[in-house]
Amino acid sequence: MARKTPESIFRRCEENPILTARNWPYPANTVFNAGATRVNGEVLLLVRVEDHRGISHLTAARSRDGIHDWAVDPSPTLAPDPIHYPEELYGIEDPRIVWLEEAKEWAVTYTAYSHGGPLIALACTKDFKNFRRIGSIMPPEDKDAALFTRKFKGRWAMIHRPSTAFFHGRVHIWLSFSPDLRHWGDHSILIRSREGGWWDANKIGLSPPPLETRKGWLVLYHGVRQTPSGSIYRLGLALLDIDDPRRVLRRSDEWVFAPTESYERIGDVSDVVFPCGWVMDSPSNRILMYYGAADTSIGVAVADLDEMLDFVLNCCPEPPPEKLKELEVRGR
Ligand code: BMA
Repeated sequence: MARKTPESIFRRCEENPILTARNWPYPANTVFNAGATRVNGEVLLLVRVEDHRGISHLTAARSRDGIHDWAVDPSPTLAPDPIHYPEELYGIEDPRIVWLEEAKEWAVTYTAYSHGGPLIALACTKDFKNFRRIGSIMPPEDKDAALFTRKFKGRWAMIHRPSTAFFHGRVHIWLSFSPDLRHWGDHSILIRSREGGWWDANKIGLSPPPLETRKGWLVLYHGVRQTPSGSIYRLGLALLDIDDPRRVLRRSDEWVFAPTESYERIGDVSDVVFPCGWVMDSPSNRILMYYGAADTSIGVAVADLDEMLDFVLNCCPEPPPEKLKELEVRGR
């Protein structure tokens, strides 16, 4: 198979942006950064909706083909509940959805914007109507979290992105484990942000949940390049070992998706592509990747899974965990 150039792996849908605030059944400033899954043969997006106070909630939109004819819930599907969950004071944002086969329900990790900053919260649902909140599971500042669909040696695993202002402004992607989805530990760095001029220097984070494939867990992550005129959010790929997700097998040097279209380059926050969900279309072996465009609307881009795997398998191997440990000890 002819190898793809990195930026031709994802093809934008001609109908983009597929959802904007104009499609909403009630007043909204922007709709973006949606989690995605399949429910009863439909694609369900759990969309971040920012209201005219600047506070976000989540609303479900459903479509048969994942591109057209979206049926949007008439009111917020999951609204912040700061009375019972004070961490949701300033809204809830950027959901990632994962089907937990063992628990027979979906787990939704999202950013709760608390008085102390953004943190990771978790809610479970069997129908996207009723949600059982587990509440905050990681303290501030933490964002960009998603569970793996299954346990590893009896423990759940979660990718997330804690931030601290003290570490030279650099933040990395972390991995943690839990026996019960509520208590998390065994934290370690999974993917490091690079340094200097790289597209993914200093600040990276998970985008959609890791996708189980025959070659390993496929990870799409964002890198944030700071420039004198603002940040540019771009996307890269990595591959984790299927049995031990602490092992990063591959990582792309070049980005595979970047803001180029006017609806990605101009909006409330310009030059942002920010996917929180992707779904497989099994008959065609294609992935539909849903992304927030410029924090204003939602776009979809399509990729062939084999082409993605072929690309990522030809990327450089990441240093093994022992080597990373050594770099850490040497302060690199
Ligand atoms: C990140 C998150 C996203 C947002 C992005 C660009 O830190 O807060 O919700 O899309 O910034 O503004």
